[in-house]
Amino acid sequence: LHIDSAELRLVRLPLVTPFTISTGTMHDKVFPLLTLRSGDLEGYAEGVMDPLPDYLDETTAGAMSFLTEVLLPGVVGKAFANPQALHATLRGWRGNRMALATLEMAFWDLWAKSLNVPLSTVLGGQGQAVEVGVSLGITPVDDTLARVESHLAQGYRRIKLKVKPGHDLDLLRAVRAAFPTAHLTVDANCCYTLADTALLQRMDDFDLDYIEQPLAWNDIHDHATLQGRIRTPLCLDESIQTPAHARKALQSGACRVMNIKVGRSGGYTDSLRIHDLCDAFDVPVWCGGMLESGIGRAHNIHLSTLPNFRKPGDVSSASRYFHRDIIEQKLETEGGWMPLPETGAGIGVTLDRDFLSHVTLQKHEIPA
Ligand code: OSB
Ligand code: MG
Repeated sequence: LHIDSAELRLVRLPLVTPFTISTGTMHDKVFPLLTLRSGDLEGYAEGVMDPLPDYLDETTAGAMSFLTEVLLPGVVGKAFANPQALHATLRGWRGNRMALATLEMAFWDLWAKSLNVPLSTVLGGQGQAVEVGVSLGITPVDDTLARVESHLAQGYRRIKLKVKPGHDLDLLRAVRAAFPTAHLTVDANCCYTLADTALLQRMDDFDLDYIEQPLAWNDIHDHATLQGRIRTPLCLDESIQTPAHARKALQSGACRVMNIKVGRSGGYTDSLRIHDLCDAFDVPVWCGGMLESGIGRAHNIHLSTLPNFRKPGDVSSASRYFHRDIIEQKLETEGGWMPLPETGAGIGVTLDRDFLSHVTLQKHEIPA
């Protein structure tokens, strides 16, 4: 499959409401949007890095530069038999897993379209809808209680509460008292250390499905120590950027659940390996989200059809985040399920080009 040309945009979408996690507050979503072209076909993907290195160490500016100056000139004008062939040419680069994923994911979409099958099919997935949970940002406890209630009423299968020091045990006490049987989880986004072990042990009282990424983004070892000291399963997010990270976490018992974000993990080839490694260790996975637009959200839905995605993913309705999306289709949950986009090949969604032109901050063409 020959890559004729590429277009890389930088896009900004305002968020419906600010989203606060332990590391800060997001007011809008800024992301690279990549189009790869082959004949009449186009493959799409978005990058999940943030403007500042506050989730992982990649930045939007760094990724835009690496993509426009190095990665895209290196593939435009060349042919790759399949995504594995492209992946093999990217293996030498250190880090930059989100930038690499952007390119690799757009090629998978293009490749599935060239075969005229849905992306979920070439990935090996099954089914027409995936189970969905919701991630609730940090707000005052009363407001959070109201949002838990309304999202349970909408059918979301799991409620994830963002926590930070000083906004953790009291929040859990209030939410668990009001919703005794709900599937609850917390996501700390790395805000604790092993010095907080006593506090984290008290979370065992709230019957959480798991605690997501309590400790440092680059410290699998400390998570293994913590998992040995608490009953609640740990789930790693930030720490899993490669299949080797997944293997080490599984071998050392650093988690009993794993969150896979294809945009964080170098793309599908490596996400499939992480998925299979977890399966071999009987560790369930679920699909994480990064407040993606419809392009990244559609990718996440296809990934979530793989068999070891045994827990509800963060693929909630796009309308929770954006008044208007950059795709023509609506990605909305129905009773706790997100249906696969229906339009056929690849990710199955199409760009709303008129709106896209209004939210584009930069546009780069990479000709052959
Ligand atoms: O840790 O999963 C995370 C959003 C931004 C950065 C990190 C995370 C999140 C979420 C949102 O939890 C999930 C979603 O897209 O709904
Ligand atoms: Mg997380």
